[in-house]
Amino acid sequence: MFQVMRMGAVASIGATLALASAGTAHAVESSAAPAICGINRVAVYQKTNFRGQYLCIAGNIKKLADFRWPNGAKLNDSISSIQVPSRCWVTLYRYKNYKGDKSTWKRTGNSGPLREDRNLSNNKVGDNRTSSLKSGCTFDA
Ligand SMILES: [Ca+2]
Repeated sequence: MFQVMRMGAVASIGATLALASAGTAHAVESSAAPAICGINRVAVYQKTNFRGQYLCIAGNIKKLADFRWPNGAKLNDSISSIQVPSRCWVTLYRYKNYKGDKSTWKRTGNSGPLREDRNLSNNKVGDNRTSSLKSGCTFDA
């Protein structure tokens, strides 16, 4: 089971940046990127540094080759950075059907910055190599 959705990005980016700049003089260097997909979706990006096309994902996708970025570009072997909100996790796999080298990011607790990785090239799964993924979030009832 999976969902791939694109959410209203502009409003949430503006709101988060306003909060960051009011909070600390070092907001630009130290703060996490905004939670573009909200509190219960993992964001995957086409380019490093959270740029290019993005998708908000909940659940598993066993074959990314069956999907595309919103602009129609191929999604398979095309993920370069990710963001994981609080209490969520994601595992990226090199091959379809959850096989091959993998990397996992997990954020426990409900405070603090996003768990994020702006460049997958130094991770086991690698840059532009993801072909399947699993993700989830856990929340108190
Ligand atoms: Ca990395």
